[in-house]
Amino acid sequence: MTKRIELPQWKALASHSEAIGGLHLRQLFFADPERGGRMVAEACGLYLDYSKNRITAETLPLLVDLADACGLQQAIEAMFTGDHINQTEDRAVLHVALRAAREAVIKVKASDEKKSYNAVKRVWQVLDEMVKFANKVRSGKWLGATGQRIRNVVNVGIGGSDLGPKMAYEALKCYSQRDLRIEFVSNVDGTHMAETLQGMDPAETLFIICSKTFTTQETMTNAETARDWLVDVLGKDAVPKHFVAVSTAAKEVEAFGIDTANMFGFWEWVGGRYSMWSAVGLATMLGIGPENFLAMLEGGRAMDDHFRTAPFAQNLPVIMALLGVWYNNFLGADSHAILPYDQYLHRFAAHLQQVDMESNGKSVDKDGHRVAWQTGPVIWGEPGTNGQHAFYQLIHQGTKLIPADFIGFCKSQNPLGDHHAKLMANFFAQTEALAFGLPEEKVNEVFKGTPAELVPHKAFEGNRPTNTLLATKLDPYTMGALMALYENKIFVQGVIWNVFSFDQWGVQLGKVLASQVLKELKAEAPDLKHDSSTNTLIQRFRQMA
Ligand code: G6Q
Repeated sequence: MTKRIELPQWKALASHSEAIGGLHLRQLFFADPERGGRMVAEACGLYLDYSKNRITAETLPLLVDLADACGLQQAIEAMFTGDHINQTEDRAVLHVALRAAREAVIKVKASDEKKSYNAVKRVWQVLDEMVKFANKVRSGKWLGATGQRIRNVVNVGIGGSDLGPKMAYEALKCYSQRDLRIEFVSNVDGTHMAETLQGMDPAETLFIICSKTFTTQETMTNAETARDWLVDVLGKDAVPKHFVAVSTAAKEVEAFGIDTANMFGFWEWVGGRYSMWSAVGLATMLGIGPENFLAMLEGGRAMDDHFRTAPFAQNLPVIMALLGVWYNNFLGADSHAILPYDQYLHRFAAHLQQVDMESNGKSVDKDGHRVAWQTGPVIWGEPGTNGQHAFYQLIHQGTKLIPADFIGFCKSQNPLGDHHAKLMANFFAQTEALAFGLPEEKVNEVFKGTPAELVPHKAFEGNRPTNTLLATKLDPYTMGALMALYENKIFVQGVIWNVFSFDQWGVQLGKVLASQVLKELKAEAPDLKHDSSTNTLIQRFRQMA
């Protein structure tokens, strides 16, 4: 396979970056004053303005040429039709089936089944079970072992079995039934479980043990601690009324003592970090209610339809992915900031960090060769306006190029006084300032009376690129569309970088090493055979613990 950097389309972009890389956004807007109304795209209620990027009218077409040369359209079709595109694990990648319409048909051939089957049918069987269960718990029909109503739900899971459902629950919290408390425990640090259970009554608490494999050390340790906490007060027989499972591993679930009738399944073709739409979202559904959960799926589905059918130059995930490639591979950026101006999205960047970095943080291409180009960027971010009083300094005046996505909403879910106008004033002002800066000759117009020697410190270079995503309101449909937009963006970038986006071998080594060290921490007199640093640290820990 031709190496990406040898493609004529890649080379064309490299020369284009040399030709226009030195242009400032001030010059680009001066030469093309209407670009702010033209470099936009819209789908599923999301309005994308990408005019404040370091691009000319030629850049996107050149990027689209690259996408074509990399076979993007065929790759999209391969995913949507159940091809085993996760080749290192020989699996289909069908999180899109999780949000497909009930009547859709997507055939999949899974390794654990003899025949291919319709993935969507199975998805809806589980969704229907989840809805029934959620309604029972929310209405108070599902009672704990002592006949008390469930007031607390604790999701026990980690990574993909925690970040997505927690992010979605937090994002849509204003739709939740406030008398049902939803918590997420992930860390094997006992503090997480201990603090979460503070003041909770076991008789009113339901645990969802959420683990695809049901073998993950952190989750199983937390699950056992939760079971001990409950059994101590209510006895062993109470377990079935207070524990349900979300897993693909029925045997392991049964061995833990959970009735498999209360197990919500998913499938090998759902990657952990793409699973918030499946039964992994049970805690989210319990919080926000089935109707809102299904509306979130609908938003995801609408974005998938857009992604699959819209021409690349008007396709939101494709545009955002290609602009990311532009900065990452041609303008030397190595990180990308996600800056939502909505407090409900306070876990959005954390979730995207996993989805993006675990998917495209690879350095070997699909042929097993070391890549000669940059792959996934560092993803980070926090909600505005908080970030403005913290790390924005570096984005504005630091030496690094940091493309950023600003995400904002026209209507607040909590319209208090003029809070929302103030929030959004900051939102618009920031992208303007980042793009156009404050040249030295204008410093005194803004910061009156600035002495000459301080002018360089108070000037802003500008030319910091941003995308702006604007939607009416952060409702479940919009939330689904927004998340699917980013999932599909990540897919596109994986295709361009020619990496396998749906495996995660990078997390395996740590698991193996940790189990060896655990034995050494517990042993009477371990024979430590690590390097001198690790040996000394372990010895010190053993002396001090
Ligand atoms: C996600 C990863 C990883 C996984 C966790 C939890 O894509 O595979 O984050 O979700 O390790 O795994 P289990 O759900 O199997 O416990």
